[in-house]
Amino acid sequence: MMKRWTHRPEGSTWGDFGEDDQLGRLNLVTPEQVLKGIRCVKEGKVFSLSLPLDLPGGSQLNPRRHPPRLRGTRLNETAYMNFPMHQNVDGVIDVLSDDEVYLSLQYSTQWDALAHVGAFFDVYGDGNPVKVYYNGYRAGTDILDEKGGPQGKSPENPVGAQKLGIENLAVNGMQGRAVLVDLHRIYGNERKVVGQKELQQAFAAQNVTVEPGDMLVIRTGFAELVVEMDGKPDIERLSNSCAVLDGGDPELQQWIIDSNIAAICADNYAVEAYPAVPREDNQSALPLHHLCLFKLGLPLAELWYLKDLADYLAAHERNQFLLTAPPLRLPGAVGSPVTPIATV
Ligand code: UVW
Repeated sequence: MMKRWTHRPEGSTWGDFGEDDQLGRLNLVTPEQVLKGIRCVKEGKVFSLSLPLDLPGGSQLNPRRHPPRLRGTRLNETAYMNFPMHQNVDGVIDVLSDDEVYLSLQYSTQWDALAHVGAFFDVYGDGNPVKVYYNGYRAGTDILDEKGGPQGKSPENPVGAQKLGIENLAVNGMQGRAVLVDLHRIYGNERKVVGQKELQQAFAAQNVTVEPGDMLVIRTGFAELVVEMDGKPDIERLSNSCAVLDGGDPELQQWIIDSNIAAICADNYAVEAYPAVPREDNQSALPLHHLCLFKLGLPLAELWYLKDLADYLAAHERNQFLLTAPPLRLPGAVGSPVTPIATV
């Protein structure tokens, strides 16, 4: 069989974890790394890092994504909400509610799967860029779109990631040591584009040490503003508030490559400034997504709610904790809601 690629993107990990690897940097979350996370548990106190999944509210933050719509499951046009079971079984007293949801998978607190962002890349060095994702998996063959036909995960699901889907993260478990840096404690709600210099300053000010295999968690305060807005997001204000990473900063990119972190989880929209800070040589609209998802196989997470955890960690002069954050095991999905749990 023909190899998916003979040329890999500069600075990428393609092939480093195996020709057919679908986990990327998550390979660095070894059993020892999970034990390191468990050793961070001192009190057994638990924090949920999820927003209510109907926030931010509306579709202004991303017009393609919509809040969840719940309804009762249907049988012959009957909605099974408060359904009296005696209609089906004589004499019984039970009342049944059973629902379904229409959900944009990346609407609220979420993980991006590695199939979320790919790029046109010249995988054979023959001058013909093709649409590929991490480790050279192909659009159209491995990641199916609406034109993909009925060969998807099931006849009901012709669209989707046959490779690099979110189920890979679910099976992995997404559990290990995480390290929180609190940019909100430094910048408050000020809009601040944070590059490598500012990130390292924050690490130094907060005694943050990041080791290979750690998941880096970044609080900016954005999700707290979302909560304050109570389902009616003021996009103008959100776009001009809180810290955000300068995803195209070459020094920040080099640090992400060298540090061997396994994931980046933030409480904001997109982790990085979007639109990106303009740079002459920048070929990507989402340079951090390009580096992390496409080149390194490093999952990104967005819109996590970090206030309570961050306050606790600051009060206890700590920044490490056990993170447990499996997404839905939904075959073929390229993103997923998640209810991340921090244990301290
Ligand atoms: C953007 O759409 C900008 O980011 P994401 O898809 O990761 O939320």
